[in-house]
Amino acid sequence: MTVVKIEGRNLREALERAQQELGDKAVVISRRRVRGGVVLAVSQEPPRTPVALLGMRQAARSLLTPKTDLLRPGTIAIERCLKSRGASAALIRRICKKVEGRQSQGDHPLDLAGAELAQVFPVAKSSHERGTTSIMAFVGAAGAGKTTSLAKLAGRLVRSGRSVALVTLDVYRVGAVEQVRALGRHVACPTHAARDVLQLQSLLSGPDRPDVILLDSTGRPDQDGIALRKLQDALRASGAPAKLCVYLVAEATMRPVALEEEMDRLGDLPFEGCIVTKTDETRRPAPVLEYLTKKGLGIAFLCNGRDLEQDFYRASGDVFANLMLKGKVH
Ligand SMILES: Nc1nc2c(ncn2[C@@H]2O[C@H](COP(=O)(O)OP(=O)(O)OP(=O)(O)O)[C@@H](O)[C@H]2O)c(=O)[nH]1
Ligand SMILES: [Mg+2]
Repeated sequence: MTVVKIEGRNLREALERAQQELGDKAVVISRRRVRGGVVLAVSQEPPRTPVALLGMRQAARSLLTPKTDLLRPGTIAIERCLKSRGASAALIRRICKKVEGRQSQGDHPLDLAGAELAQVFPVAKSSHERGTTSIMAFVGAAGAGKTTSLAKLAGRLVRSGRSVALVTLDVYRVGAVEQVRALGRHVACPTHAARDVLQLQSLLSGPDRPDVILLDSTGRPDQDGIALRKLQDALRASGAPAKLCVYLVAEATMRPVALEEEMDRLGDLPFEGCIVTKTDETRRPAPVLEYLTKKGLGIAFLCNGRDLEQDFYRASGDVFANLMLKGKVH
């Protein structure tokens, strides 16, 4: 005996519909109030045996139990997990809604949440143009990890056969140039110190023009902003075959208000994306990731420690899903 679901704006309307659709002998096995009305589980005829009644009740229960109730356990775990990463209420709602909507397809809630998280955070696209030198300038707060990240990227590019030069504008602070030179040696990348950003132009002329210039800044946002705007203007004026791409280096441990201030002080720059560092130092990376996403900054790389070879990851949906659900990038 089949049990069917009948809906109405109120009980009277639902009963009338049940009678119209199933006839005078129809019996209501179960009913439930829902938002906007009532739903009935109705059988065409009364059950003939107690066993038939049990079967009908079971069918009614599965018909009338809202899907969200069945799915709650999965989303509760996800909600808790995202909260512990510092995710906003809006992000948690978005992920849980998506999981609830698709869980009936049989996928595990964590897989569904991971797939959705992979969509949430944008990945910065590489904008290297053949025949042009990409000047990748890293800016960010003092101690954010600019120099370390540049050395990691330099190593990766050198290993892939690209010609790279590591240039620092941080020439006055004691030990800054030595740090860049030591890191450059470690990753087999030539290094230069530039007192003025315009000295870079000498690297752009001649047959040994590198594919990529990695430009380290001083960690003083106002000055770095001015220097990079000067470089941008000079490149435009000279028509040099080079493109300036600025990347914001943001610690995963940072508060978004501090990042906001940082960006204000840097001013208008050709931002291409950002690097998120020190993901190993926090279990709450969501505020920074969400802030960068809100600002429309794609993430290019993530740094998960101090090791120059190991702790450097190209951003991807999987990396974001791992970070948000497992609290680590891999
Ligand atoms: N745990 C951890 N430490 C990091 C990471 N990246 C950099 N560091 C450390 O953070 C400290 C600062 O790194 P730097 O690369 O010198 O930072 P910076 O932004 O160049 O600093 P300034 O030049 O002073 O503005 C160093 O001790 C690095 O070893 C990371 O991903 N995880
Ligand atoms: Mg530095």
